Amino acid sequence: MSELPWWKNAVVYQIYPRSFNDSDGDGVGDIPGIIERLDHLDDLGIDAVWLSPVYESPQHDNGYDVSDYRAIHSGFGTTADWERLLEGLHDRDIRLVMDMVANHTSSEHEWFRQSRSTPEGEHGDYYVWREGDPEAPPNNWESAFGGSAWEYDDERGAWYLHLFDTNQPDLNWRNPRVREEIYDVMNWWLEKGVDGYRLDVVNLLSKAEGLPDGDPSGEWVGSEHFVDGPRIFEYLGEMHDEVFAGTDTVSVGEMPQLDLETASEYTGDGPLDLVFPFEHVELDFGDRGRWDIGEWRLPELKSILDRWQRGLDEEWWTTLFFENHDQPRSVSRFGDDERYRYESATALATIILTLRGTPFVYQGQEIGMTNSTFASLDDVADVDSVRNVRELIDGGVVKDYDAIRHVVEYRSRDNARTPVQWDDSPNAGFTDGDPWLPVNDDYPEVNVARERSESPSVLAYYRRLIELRASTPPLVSGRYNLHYPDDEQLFVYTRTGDNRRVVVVINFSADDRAIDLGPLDGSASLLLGNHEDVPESPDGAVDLRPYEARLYETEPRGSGPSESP
Ligand code: TEU
Repeated sequence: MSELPWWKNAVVYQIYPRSFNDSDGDGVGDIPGIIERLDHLDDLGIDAVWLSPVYESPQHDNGYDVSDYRAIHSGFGTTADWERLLEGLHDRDIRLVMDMVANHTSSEHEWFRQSRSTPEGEHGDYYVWREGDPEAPPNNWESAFGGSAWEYDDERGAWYLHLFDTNQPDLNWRNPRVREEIYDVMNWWLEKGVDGYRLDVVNLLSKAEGLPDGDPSGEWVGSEHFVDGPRIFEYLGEMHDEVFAGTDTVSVGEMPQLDLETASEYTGDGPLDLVFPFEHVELDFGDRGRWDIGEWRLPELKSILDRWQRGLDEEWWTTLFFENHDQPRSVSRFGDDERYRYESATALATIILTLRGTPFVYQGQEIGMTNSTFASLDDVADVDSVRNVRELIDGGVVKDYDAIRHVVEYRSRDNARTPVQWDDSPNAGFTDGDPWLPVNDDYPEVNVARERSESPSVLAYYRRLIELRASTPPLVSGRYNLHYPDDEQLFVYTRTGDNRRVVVVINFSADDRAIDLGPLDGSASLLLGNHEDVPESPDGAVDLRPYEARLYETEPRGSGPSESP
């Protein structure tokens, strides 16, 4: 495995600092709080941390609105704290991947202040400005958070583009000085020792010439003119050459609306190492898209994952994730967070950690944290949920909050952002103060301390799976083959390489299910399972309990897919 770059062998853990651990009782997580919990990461066995933005920010979008790329947000700590964090991680052989928000800044960034006050000055052209009628925005593009993507600025007497919140003006990537500023910032942190970047919405940097109107019936109006835009490969190629080339770092592009073919152009011989696609976490969208709940079925999930697994060639590499700070909790969404919380959380863990690609585990996922409750819109903190839900109510699409509460509780990004539950003390051990977002009510049952002492536990299973992956080369680099693609309950695949073969068998349903593993007879041995009392060697027909997952090692046979593993 040594010839693989480190990030192909790595399991990455995402920290959303606001919600991880609060050291000073102000109710907001911080960097010293992360340092207090480093042993938790070490025990889990992860190889790298992706840290959501910790730069200076007014926090309208919890740090994805950066007002100073070279300073640490005062509420999160100091540069010295950050240096201690980096050292603490590196001492434990854990790499640090920072988050770079290059599409937009905060409207409180000095560049934007200058840009709006002095159009003819050196920052005048740093953002996407258009003059014109203050009553009529320059085009029909929409913000991802609802409403027009344009805001009229009285000070400059012009419109500025914001694909996200009004406080997040888009940078003008056509301006070479803007690009240089961003590369300088990225190199500045690399020199301090960071091991790579997760690049926020990085396929949105290039906007179409002339900013034409978008198809008004589109899901995100205008997106055909700014997703994978005309100069995107030029910009990312330049970023690669200026920042990443010749370093032992990783670049992971977050890319809304990405399809497989375009993904293969961004990675491999392309400018980036990895991308985050979203197709598999959009299969439960309803008629109203994200703000609606659609039915999803296992064959569809398998088919999306299968397509991305096979990619376009042997060298293809992707990311594996069910959760991040923008997604609801996977056990509530794809599993059963009541009757089968342990079983379904570990079945999901099995998928993420045994497919081909680099797994990303989001904070709290390793203990099976669940979605929360939000009784009124006042309890919702997330700017994306608040704006979109307000727009639906104001537009008469839904009557009131109660009519859409079930969707918010299913989908809102706040579900991922409730504080990490460390123990059963008040506020789950997250803070001695008042948490910025209420702790999930289930913390007395779902918390790290309990997961550490109980058996079986989601945490113990994650730890064992991560260890198994690290010591089983076919689980990292082996070929992948799906079996039973149309089965409504079974998720079965093989990973073959290094003269070894692992069969992953998951009953992804709340019912018992028998499967004939006849051909494995005698030659198979159990590597790991999420249930106890499992025979070491399968004996023909195998009875799987709800959400039961097993990994067997067998003699490798022919490589072609067949119906029976
Ligand atoms: O998210 C990009 C993005 O596409 C999201 O806005 C997405 O539409 C939404 O979260 C629903 O899944 C990135 C960051 O991950 C997110 O936290 C930021 O709010 C956003 O960019 C703006 O920086």
